[in-house]
Amino acid sequence: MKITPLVRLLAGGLAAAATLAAADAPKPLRIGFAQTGAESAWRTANSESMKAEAARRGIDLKFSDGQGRQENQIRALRSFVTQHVDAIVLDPLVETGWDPVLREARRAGIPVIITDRGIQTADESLYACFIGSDFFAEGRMAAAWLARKVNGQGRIVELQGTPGSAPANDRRKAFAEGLAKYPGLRIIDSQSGDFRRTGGKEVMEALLKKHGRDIDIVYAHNDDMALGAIQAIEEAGLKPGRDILIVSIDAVREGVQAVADGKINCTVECNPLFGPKVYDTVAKVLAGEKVERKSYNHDELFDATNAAAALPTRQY
Ligand code: GYE
Repeated sequence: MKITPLVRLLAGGLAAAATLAAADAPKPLRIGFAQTGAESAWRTANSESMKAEAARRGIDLKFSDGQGRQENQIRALRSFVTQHVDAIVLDPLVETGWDPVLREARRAGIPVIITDRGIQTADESLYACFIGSDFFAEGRMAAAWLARKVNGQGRIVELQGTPGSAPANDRRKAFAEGLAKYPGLRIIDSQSGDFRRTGGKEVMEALLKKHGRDIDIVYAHNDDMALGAIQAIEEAGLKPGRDILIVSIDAVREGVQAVADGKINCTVECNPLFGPKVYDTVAKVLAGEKVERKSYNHDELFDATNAAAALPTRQY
């Protein structure tokens, strides 16, 4: 093309317009997200959902992996306050011990949204709202399914999640309550595998040594521990899903696959893909709009009747 004065004028005008647009463009939202760690497939899917959706929306996400330590998460929160982020999203490892740092965020005028796991606080106004799953409902669903399956009879060992975490506390309590009306269904032992596959395997090995063939059922607080327990059961020469029934929670792809393979008998879903919901909510909170105090995701249950059919469309 010949560079005529007209072309030059047009090009110059376009460049100027682009510069103006850049100056006018709203600054990207700066959000600090304090994640618990990377202990399970559920956690990986949750972090991925938060990161991918932030990228899609042009949000400047400051992601901190707490590596399974509350003090790391508290340090991350303090650093978000120092950086004056627009909002903080906290996925609290354990339920207690957050009030002092939440007060620091409030003093700095930074709203905090709690996701995934609930907290216990002396002052409910320290956080804007909660988004996650109803762990009580999950524990109840697991107990009801099991009681029906085994006609209210059996000796159970429980693989607990991280001690002090909301999902471990609530899934334990709700399951025990659900079993209360079945005196023939008893929890004979209960230990923590920290929501990790290696933890589930080690704890199951120890439990098999201790109780031998007295174990009829494993109730695992997540699929990763159930998958670890499956390894231990197979190495002990037993058939998971048949010699020992397995009830679990999360319904991550590998968990649902194990149900389809007959190694896990049932897994209750816990959906980790709530990045979009979290950022919608952050936007509302920052705009001063009213939001639901506690918003729970919808969860289902997978057993031999529906696992295989669900696999092709499973998103995590
Ligand atoms: O079930 C487990 C993860 O907090 C709901 O944490 C989450 C739990 C999930 O490690 O796999």
